Amino acid sequence: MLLRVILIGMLGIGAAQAQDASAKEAAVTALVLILPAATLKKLRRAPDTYLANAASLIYGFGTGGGINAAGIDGFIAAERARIRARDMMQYLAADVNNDGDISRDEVAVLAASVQAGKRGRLQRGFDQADSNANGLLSMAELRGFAQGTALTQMSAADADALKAVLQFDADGNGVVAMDEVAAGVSLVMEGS
Ligand SMILES: [Ca+2]
Ligand SMILES: [Ca+2]
Ligand SMILES: [Ca+2]
Repeated sequence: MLLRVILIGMLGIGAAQAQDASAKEAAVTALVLILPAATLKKLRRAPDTYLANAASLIYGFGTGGGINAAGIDGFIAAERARIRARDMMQYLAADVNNDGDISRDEVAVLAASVQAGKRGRLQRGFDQADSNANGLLSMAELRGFAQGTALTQMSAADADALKAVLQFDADGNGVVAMDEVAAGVSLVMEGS
């Protein structure tokens, strides 16, 4: 609670508090304490990139210039869906007889038309996805495989890192606005 009050004082309008060096120091300490270590590292290494990513998240998936927890969850779900769709599409494009299953022969036809590196990935992916090893990819197997990729490329840790942006909610209204992120980032950078 005290940390929240300090942050509100710092990030709010109070000019007198803003000039108070010890309050500022306390606010930096508070932020450093509540932000996950991975977020702090990323932020300190490339603050502009961190801000650009936060802006994409807030303006792309938030409303009215801010984002709440549900908005971030929506982004995570959409990103996983995008990865699944990309993964599935490459195999669906091999289903030349349109029977809904992708056979090893169908993948071989597709693989012949792509570069060597991608060919290997397609064939390795096929073996991995064909969980009952019958030489056919069913829709369920394909979805399971694509979900695995999605959960690797947008992992639980990645999701937590995205949710960490909520810690910049200085006024505690459940919505993180871009100016709150910018103020928090500059505080951390000044304190670094
Ligand atoms: Ca087929
Ligand atoms: Ca199978
Ligand atoms: Ca807020």
